[in-house]
Amino acid sequence: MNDCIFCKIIAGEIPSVKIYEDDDVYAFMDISQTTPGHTLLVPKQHVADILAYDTDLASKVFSKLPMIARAVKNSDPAIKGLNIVNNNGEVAYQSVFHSHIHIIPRYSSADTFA
Ligand code: DGP
Repeated sequence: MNDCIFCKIIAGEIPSVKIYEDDDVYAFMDISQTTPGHTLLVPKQHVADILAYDTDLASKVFSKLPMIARAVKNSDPAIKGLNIVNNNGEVAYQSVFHSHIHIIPRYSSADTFA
């Protein structure tokens, strides 16, 4: 996908702060940090949203989610919990149409939620 910003990040054409990479997924810091450590997990395969996943892709992506979530959580003892968020479609506030899962650290229940 030539015009996809996340495909360009995966290809290294746009810089990112990489958290994890394997043959199937790429995880990196969200440019717009809802809280410090806000991470995105994306499949390397370009798919617009979760509705386009088949079972194989779902397994590739979601099997990595607990490991990456644990790494984010363990990166700072001040992180007390995480929100895992996935937006599908413009009306659901999806703005980048390469499927991605937000991993958002929570430091206190007083954190503002964006
Ligand atoms: P969503 O609204 O769910 O589609 O989230 C898209 C996220 O992608 C948003 O939190 C900001 C992030 N984002 C957009 N462009 C870039 C970029 O160039 N680099 C990084 N690291 N994140 C980006």
